[in-house]
Amino acid sequence: MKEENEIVMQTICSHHCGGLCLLKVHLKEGKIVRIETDDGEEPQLRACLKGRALRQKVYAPDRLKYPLKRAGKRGEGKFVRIPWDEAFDTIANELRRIRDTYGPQAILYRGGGGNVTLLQSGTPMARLLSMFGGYTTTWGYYSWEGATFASAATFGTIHVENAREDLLNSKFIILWGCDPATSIQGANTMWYLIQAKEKGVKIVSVDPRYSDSTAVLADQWIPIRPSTDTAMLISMAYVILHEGLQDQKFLDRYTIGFEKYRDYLFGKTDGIVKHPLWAERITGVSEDIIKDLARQYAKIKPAALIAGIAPGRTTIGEQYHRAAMALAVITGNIGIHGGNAAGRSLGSQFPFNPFPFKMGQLMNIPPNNVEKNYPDRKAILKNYMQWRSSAHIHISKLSDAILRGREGGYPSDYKLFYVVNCNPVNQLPNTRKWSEALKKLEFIVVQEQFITATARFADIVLPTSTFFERNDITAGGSPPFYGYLCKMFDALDESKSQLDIANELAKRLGIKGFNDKTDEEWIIEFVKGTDIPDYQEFKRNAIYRIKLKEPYVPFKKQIEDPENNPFPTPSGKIEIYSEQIAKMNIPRLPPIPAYIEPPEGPNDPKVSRYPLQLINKHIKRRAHSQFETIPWLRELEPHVLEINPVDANPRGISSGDLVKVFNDRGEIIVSTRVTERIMPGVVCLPQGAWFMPDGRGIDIGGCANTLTMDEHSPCGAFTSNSCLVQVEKVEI
Ligand SMILES: Nc1nc2c(c(=O)[nH]1)N[C@H]1C(S)=C(S)[C@@H](COP(=O)(O)OP(=O)(O)OC[C@H]3O[C@@H](n4cnc5c(=O)[nH]c(N)nc54)[C@H](O)[C@@H]3O)O[C@H]1N2
Ligand SMILES: Nc1nc2c(c(=O)[nH]1)N[C@H]1C(S)=C(S)[C@@H](COP(=O)(O)OP(=O)(O)OC[C@H]3O[C@@H](n4cnc5c(=O)[nH]c(N)nc54)[C@H](O)[C@@H]3O)O[C@H]1N2
Ligand SMILES: [Mo]
Repeated sequence: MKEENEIVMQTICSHHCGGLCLLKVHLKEGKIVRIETDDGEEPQLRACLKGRALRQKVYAPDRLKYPLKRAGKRGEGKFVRIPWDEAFDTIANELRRIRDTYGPQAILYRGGGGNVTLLQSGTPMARLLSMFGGYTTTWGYYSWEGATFASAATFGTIHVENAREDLLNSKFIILWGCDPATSIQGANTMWYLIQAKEKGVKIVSVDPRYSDSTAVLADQWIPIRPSTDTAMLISMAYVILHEGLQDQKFLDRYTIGFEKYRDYLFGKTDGIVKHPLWAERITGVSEDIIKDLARQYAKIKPAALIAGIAPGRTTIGEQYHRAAMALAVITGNIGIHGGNAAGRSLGSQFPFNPFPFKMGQLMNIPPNNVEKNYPDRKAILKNYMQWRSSAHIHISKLSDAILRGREGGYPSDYKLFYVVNCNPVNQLPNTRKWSEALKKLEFIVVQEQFITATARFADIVLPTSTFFERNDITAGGSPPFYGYLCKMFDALDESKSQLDIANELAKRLGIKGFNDKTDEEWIIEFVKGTDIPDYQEFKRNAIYRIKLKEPYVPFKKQIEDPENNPFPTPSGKIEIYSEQIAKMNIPRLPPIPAYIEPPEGPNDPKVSRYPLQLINKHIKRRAHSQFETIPWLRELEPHVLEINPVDANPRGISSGDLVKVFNDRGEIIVSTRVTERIMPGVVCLPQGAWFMPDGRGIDIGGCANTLTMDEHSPCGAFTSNSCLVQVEKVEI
């Protein structure tokens, strides 16, 4: 419904929340007055409450209005307003000074995913810094590096997931560490799951929490100790083989290394039979439940094991994913409708999907000279060559690299940090270390919309526009579509787009040939290279859907005609045993899926001091640290620590009490909810709350990363869900 004097324009919400939804924006005299969403063709891309509350974000009183220069000590958050010219001149001079004094590798750049688009993201600055001589950047997806590595090792590709609508072809669905009702992964994942449930498909949820998805969808909830999922999956494989329920023809025809895995399961390699009783002691899931789930998964076909990515963000994350894939392989649920390879799951956002996108030309990033000067990293798999150079620093080690540089074994000393479109102090582990590290740098620039935990440390903060104030393009995978984010009004106050900022800096740095197009001209160029028939119509609708003949199923060709279609692995088969991994010779990274005691899991000796396992899930009202200060969304749900009565009662904790949550890395104070929706021994604090140290260094904002470790798993997985803590009531 449109009121008088209103116009309605469409766009795609580009926050990094797994969605990419259609917005119908009501504008009156160039101002947003209301936001509605998709009510058209199915499957709709319906915005969540965050998308609909965007008006409060765009016009937020704390949104940055003009460039700022640091006025107090680093991290103190005191700034004064400066003109753009002064900001640009200062940044250009510092970039030049650091490059000429220390070399380009001393410039650290992180262009993140706060805004998930192809043009006005980290791209313009990455191009600029490459043309300026190069820079150091990071490796490792925080979301799913474990899943990515395991998928590439096992199947030779990271595109291993059946399309979402194919869930309707499944007869049995396991949601393993996966809560799409809350942690959105494709706008319509829940829509398909609900339809599957209505059809009578049995759904089981394996999760330490009785999540909203579990409540709505599951016939059975299996609580499991975080970080131990690998043991249960391995034991399910044992049950299936022990009872002869495996798809032996499938194994013989399409896989290598099965015998080695069988030997491991039956204790021939390490003397331990992977019987469900062994797994029960590790996981807390009873022998009977493990056997029952294994039998059902092996017998009901086709079955989709949706191996969520949260259990992969643990200290043995890749083993969980390798073990899940092995289970899907043993039961022959690969390359068929209704099955699922249990690999990198529910990844809907471009470019993390295999759909037939044709790419037009966009501003490209030339090769980075700094990378060329270093040998390859050790953990590089065929067909997965991303972040190949050893010049890259793992995201979890970034603060450590800044602090210790060459002396700490890193490739360089780092002097300047340029941050675009992300909030590393808040979103990367061990915030206390970040606070120390950033004080050491010579110069920090942050391009932001708000004074985040990271922006507080900046020497210069540049105000950035939102996607309503510039033109941009994106693409999503569920269903596959291109999205147009058109400019609806001029950038508010003095904010500028990513492209405009980079253009101005390029001029001052004398970089020739940096850019000759406006944002819209780039999009026109892009659209020319795609199948989109009508540019103006695309711009008006904000969406162009790619039609597929049937739901996408990876590996169909390989299964139907293996002679002519080998898997893209070195052996041409599914690799349960991976020679590539064996050759890497990395400690705690075995060539078959195996259970290894996870650091900061339930059996770590540290439990004597820190007896509770902390997990940090994603939350409805935020996209990571974004939307935290929006009043409508704060009303939606409080930021609390969930704790079971079994753990709360002896500590004298009731719902609503303030507690301190701590370990050697830090301490937070937060409110609690005592609930049986989380299993005993586990507490959950949603990630993304704003780090707010008080005078004593205690984080009263309740940021999960004040507690998490700045380490990664052997292959490079983020470890935020392996974190031991103690909880005590705060007496006031
Ligand atoms: N609303 C909202 N949605 C989002 C995001 C957001 O910020 N807000 N972020 C998006 C992004 S970038 C990402 S990467 C995804 C993340 O998506 P996920 O990783 O799937 O989301 P989480 O909420 O972290 O965790 C999902 C479930 O896993 C459970 N879990 C945690 N640890 C373990 C474990 O060790 N074992 C088992 N079995 N279960 C475990 C949690 O209890 C939770 O119910 O979400 C996307 N969607
Ligand atoms: N403990 C713990 N930590 C986690 C996770 C976890 O589960 N537990 N999850 C991890 C995951 S999966 C992810 S993906 C990361 C996300 O990590 P980040 O990408 O760092 O998270 P955001 O909070 O979205 O930060 C994006 C920032 O970009 C800003 N921004 C938005 N739009 C624009 C724009 O157009 N231009 C510019 N210049 N800035 C913009 C926003 O204001 C925001 O401050 O967090 C990770 N951190
Ligand atoms: Mo993520």
